[in-house]
Amino acid sequence: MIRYLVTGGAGFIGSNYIHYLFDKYDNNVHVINLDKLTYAGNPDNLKDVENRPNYQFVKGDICDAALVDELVPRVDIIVNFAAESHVDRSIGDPDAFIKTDIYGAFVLLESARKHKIKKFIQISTDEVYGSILDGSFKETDTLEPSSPYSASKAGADRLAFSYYVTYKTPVIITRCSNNFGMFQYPEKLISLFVTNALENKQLPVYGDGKNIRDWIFVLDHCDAIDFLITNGTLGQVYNIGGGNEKTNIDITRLILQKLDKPASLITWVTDRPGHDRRYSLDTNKLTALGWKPQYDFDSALTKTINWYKDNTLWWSKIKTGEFLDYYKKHYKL
Ligand code: NAD
Ligand code: TDX
Repeated sequence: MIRYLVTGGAGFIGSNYIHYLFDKYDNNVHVINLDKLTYAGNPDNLKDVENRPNYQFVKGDICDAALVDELVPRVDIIVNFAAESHVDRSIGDPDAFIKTDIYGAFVLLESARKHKIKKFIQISTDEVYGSILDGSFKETDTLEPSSPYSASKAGADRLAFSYYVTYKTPVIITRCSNNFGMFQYPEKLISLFVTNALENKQLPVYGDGKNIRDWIFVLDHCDAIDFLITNGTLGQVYNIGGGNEKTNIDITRLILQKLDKPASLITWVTDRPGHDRRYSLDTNKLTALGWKPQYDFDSALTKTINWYKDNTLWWSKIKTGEFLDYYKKHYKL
């Protein structure tokens, strides 16, 4: 029985990862989910697992060393998803990014060191490299993060590495490209545009719409993390990518086409300050170990769109602002 501490498990990728673990390992895993329930944390994401005997939800902050020290001795593996994750919010208000993404990671690493954790997975991001116009980033390339979000993630990424080098804390660092799928807070490109289109609202495309991201279906990301827990080498960094580089405007048009909505919903808006032009990952280090994504982009996008169509209540509660009141009352928080 492997015991996991999943931080940020009520968010988009973390909740998909918890579903992934129960789908794959059923009762052979135990999961503690430590989540602060910021605006992005949503207990609705885990309704179907909340009564499992091998699942425990703890509402709390990864910056709370006393709480973290209580939980860490009860687990074998920490998977740290907890973060402020939205670039636009980091431009407006970086404070929480520095606290959670850097200091929170430090608190977890300290506890992992003290309690001799068996494995610590730091979920980093492709954004730590910055933008690349030609070619693709390898794990050994220089980090040139360009937003307060990516800079804070780079800080945690390198701090995790330093714990491996200095204290032999058994760290693995993953740098994944842009995720899409179920339970993504409707502020990111795909989740926002799909839900706006369903409501016949405008889709705000930044700048000229030609920025490029590499997209991966969230369950492929979860699978790669699981694969690396078994097959990754301690102290190493692994890029995880979907191999689906697309411009934002191409994605926007595809979403409208799949939903049979008019191009007139596209609205061109002022560019994001410091907007990275292109992300691209060289994933040979991971694929050489025998892992590859299972989902092709087009069918995973259709699956994702269908999920948002079928789960209108999930996102309309968030978008109407009733969400906070709802979950405070519903979950007695
Ligand atoms: P998200 O914003 O949907 O979820 C973040 C979760 O962390 C939320 O549940 C939130 O309540 C929780 N959280 C925030 N601050 C916390 C704190 N101080 N203590 C405890 N919990 C806290 O984010 P996501 O998109 O699921 O991303 C998860 C992780 O994956 C992040 O570390 C992010 O940097 C990384 N990542 C995301 C992507 C992507 O495309 N979304 C790609 C690569 C890497
Ligand atoms: O309204 C929008 N209009 C628009 O044109 C939004 C929200 C985004 N965009 C553009 C900006 C980016 O070029 O779409 C692209 C994707 O934007 P986001 O969904 O905000 O993602 P990105 O900034 O690329 O960062 C994401 O991928 C890496 C996640 O939010 C990060 O958490 C992850 O580390």
